[in-house]
Amino acid sequence: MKNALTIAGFDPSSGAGITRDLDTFFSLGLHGVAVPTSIVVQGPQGVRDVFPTPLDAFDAMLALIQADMRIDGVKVGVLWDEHYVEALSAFLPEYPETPVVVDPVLASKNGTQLLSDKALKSLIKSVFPKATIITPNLDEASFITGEQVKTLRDMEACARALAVTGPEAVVMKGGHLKGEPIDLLFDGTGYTTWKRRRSDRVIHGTGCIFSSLLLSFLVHGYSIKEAFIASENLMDELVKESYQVNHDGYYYASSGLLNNKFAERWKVLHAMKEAKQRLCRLNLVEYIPDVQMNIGYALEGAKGIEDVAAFPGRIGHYGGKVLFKGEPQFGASTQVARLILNCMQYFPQVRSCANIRYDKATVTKAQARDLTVVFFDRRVGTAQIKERDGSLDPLMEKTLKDMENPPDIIYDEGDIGKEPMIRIFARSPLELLKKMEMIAR
Ligand code: PXL
Repeated sequence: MKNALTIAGFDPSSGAGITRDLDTFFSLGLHGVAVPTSIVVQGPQGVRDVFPTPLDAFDAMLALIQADMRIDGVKVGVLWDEHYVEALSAFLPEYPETPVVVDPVLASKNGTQLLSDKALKSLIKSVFPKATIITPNLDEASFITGEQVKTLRDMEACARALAVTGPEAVVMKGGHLKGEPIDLLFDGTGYTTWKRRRSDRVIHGTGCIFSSLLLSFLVHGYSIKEAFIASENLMDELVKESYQVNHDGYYYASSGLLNNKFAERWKVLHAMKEAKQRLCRLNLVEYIPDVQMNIGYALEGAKGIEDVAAFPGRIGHYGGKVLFKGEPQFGASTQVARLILNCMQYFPQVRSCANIRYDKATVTKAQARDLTVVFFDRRVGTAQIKERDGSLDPLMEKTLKDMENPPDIIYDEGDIGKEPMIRIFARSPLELLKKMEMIAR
C-alpha cells in the first residue's frame, strides 16, 4: 500500500483541508495519513475561527510518522504560522524522492487569513524549493510575486517567476480570470493549459481537492503533466457532481461520493446481469405474463425511475424460452420502477421487484411457504382509491402504510382490460429469483 500524507487544516464541515484530502487519497487507492496544523472552525457560510494545533502535538505527530511510517507523497495546505512551516521544512528532507505538492493557502474564501506574512516568507524560502508542484490561485500568485495577473500571458510570466523560487513545477489556477477560466502548468520547460467551464456555484475546498489529486497521481507514478491532465479531468466531474449540505451556502465536492455513485450503479447492473443469466437457466416461461415480465433494481436511496435499472423492452418468451431483448439499463421501466420506489418509501431495503403471471396456485404456494402475501383490489368501484392514469401508486401506498414487515408478494385479480398480476419484492434480484424458485412448479 502506498501512503499519502496531508499536512493541512481541519475543517469540521469536511469541505476543505485534511478530511477532503483523505477522501481524495482513499478514493484514488492510497492510504491517507493526516497531520492537522490547525482547526479551522467553519461551515458552509465560511470561516469563523482558527485554533492552531499545539506545536508539541504537531511535532510529535511528524516524529511518529518519520519513525514508523513510509510516506510516498506529501500534500501541504494551511500552515498557519512560521513554526509549522519550520517544522514541516525540517520534516521534508527525509523524503528526497517523494512527491510534494504545496498549496500555498493564504486566506479562506470569506477573507480569514490562514498564513501569517512571516510564515509565507519562510514557506517560499524553505519549502518551495522542496516542492514538486506548487498550486497557487491567481490571488495567491499575485500576492507572492507582487505582479498583477489578468491575462494568460500574465499567468505564464507569473508561473515562470514562481518557478524561480525552487519548485519543479507551478500550477496556477485561473478561476478568477475574466472570461473562460484557464489553469496553467509550467513544468520548467513548457506550458500546458486547461480550459474550464465557468461554474456559477461557489464550491468550497476545490483548491484542497485539486492539490490532493495532483499528489495522488504523482504517487501513482504519473509525470507532472499527466498528473495535471488527470487531476483536471476528475476535477471537472467533481464540480459537476458538487452538492449543497444546507439550503444555502457553499457547495461541496467529494471523490468518495463520486466513486460511490459509480460503484453503486455498477453493482446494480452487475446483479441484474446475474439475475438475467439465472432466469434464463431456470427458464420460468410460465411466469411470463401477457404484458411480459420485468425485473427492477433500484440504487440505494433512489429518487426517481432514472435511479432504477430494468430490462428494456421487458422480458418475454419465444420458442419455449425466456427472451431478454437487451442488457439492463437505468430508467428502462416505469412499472416495476414505480412499484419499487413506492415500496422503498416504507421499506428502503426492498429495492427489487418483478411482476409475474397471476395464478391462484402460485399465491397458495407462496402462502404455504410463509411468504408475506398481500392482495389489493384493482376492480373499479371496489377500491376506494381510484388509480390515477393507470398508476398503482395510491394502491401501493394504501397497502404499505400499515404494514410492519415488507411484503414478499402483492397480487391482484385484475379488472376489465387489466391482467391480474403477482409482484414479488426482495432486497436484490438474486433474492427475487430465490423467491420465484420457492414458489415455482
Ligand atoms: O480553501 C482553503 C482552505 C484550506 N484548508 C482549510 C480551509 C480552507 C478555507 O477555508 O478551511 C482547512
